[in-house]
Amino acid sequence: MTADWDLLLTDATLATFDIEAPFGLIHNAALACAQGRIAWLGPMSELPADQAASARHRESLAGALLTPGLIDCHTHLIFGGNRAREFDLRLNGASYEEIARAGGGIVSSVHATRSADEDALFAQALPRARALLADGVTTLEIKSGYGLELDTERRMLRVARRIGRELGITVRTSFLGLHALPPEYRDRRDDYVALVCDQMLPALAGEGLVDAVDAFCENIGFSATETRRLFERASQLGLPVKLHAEQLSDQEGAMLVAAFDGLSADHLEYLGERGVAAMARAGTIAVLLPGAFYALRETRHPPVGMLRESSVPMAVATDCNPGTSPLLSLRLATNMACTLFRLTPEEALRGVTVNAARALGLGDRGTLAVGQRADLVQWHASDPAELCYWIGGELKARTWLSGEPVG
Ligand code: DI6
Ligand code: FE
Repeated sequence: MTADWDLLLTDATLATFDIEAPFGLIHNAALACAQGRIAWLGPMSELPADQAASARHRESLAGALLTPGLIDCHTHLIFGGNRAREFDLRLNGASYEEIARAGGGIVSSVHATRSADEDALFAQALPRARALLADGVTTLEIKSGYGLELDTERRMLRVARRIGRELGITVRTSFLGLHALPPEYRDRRDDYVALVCDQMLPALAGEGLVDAVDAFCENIGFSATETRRLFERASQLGLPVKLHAEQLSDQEGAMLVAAFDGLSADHLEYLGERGVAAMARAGTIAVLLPGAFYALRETRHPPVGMLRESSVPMAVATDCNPGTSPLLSLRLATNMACTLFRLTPEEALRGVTVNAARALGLGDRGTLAVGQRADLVQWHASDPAELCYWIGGELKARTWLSGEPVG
């Protein structure tokens, strides 16, 4: 006996990202929810009359587009302060190195984060989360990595969970202890890596604060050898891994994360052929972050053609962070992915739905299909390409989380 329908949306244009059609589109369609899940979807002509008649709530969308809730699978949403002053200084001729020497750059975000208590971090991050939600996000990944000491990393991860509770959305956390070398460890790299691997990660994982483990594998971050040590510890703890890889140089980070069956390799401007092949074999998702490419005025593109040819699924995210991607719109990230990286609108939208879900290891969302969570967004649009085409504006009409309307 199937459950009664709680909600029936009719006369919709469904972008399912599930069936064989551009965007998985079904026109003149209906979608029903029961107990927070999608219970039925298909053409209006096939709607079972009895069940439709007994639906608790029925509404026509008058042709409007309905998509799965969008998923931002890579953010550093929680940090103290901001770096607008440095942005200004750079535009007035200061170099990144000068700013860093004067105590700016990522270290300034670390200081500001360390000196902010839990309520202050929460109060600063919440409007950023709300901005993402206003653009259709219903699942959000948030990284730590501006604490670089146990207490502040814990505080960041606790605030991430609190944002999820406050907004009723799913927040997935990633522990990014290997984001930067904290100033107090300047001459003791190995000690810091040991602290992260042997103390911070096990402690935070034990507190249930870590859903995945990430690192910044880069000349200015951590080496592949240091990253491997972290991943080995993550594997022992049964935690999935993902990696900031090949953003500024080729460190063979994508090969490393693929060797650990990683969920995703992110950035990838300097990704080479062998990295692509390793990702294809392991099923590691390529997360493209056009906001950082744009803000850094990078000129080297991620190898989208090779990723396509090797059938590596591509996701798109904001990378929202105070230094290299102060971007608060996932829809704008899809526009940038199209314009800067030449993704098609369908690829960009798969990148913030079905493939973003995979980048987080979530199998219950990202498509419109029976049994999936009823996280849904109705848009002031009928063609899905519009979501990537408009630059700014308010396109989101309504959101449902687990079948419940939230405005
Ligand atoms: N990649 C980046 O571009 C940022 N972090 C990372 O892993 C930089 C973060 C910052 O400057 O605050
Ligand atoms: Fe990042």
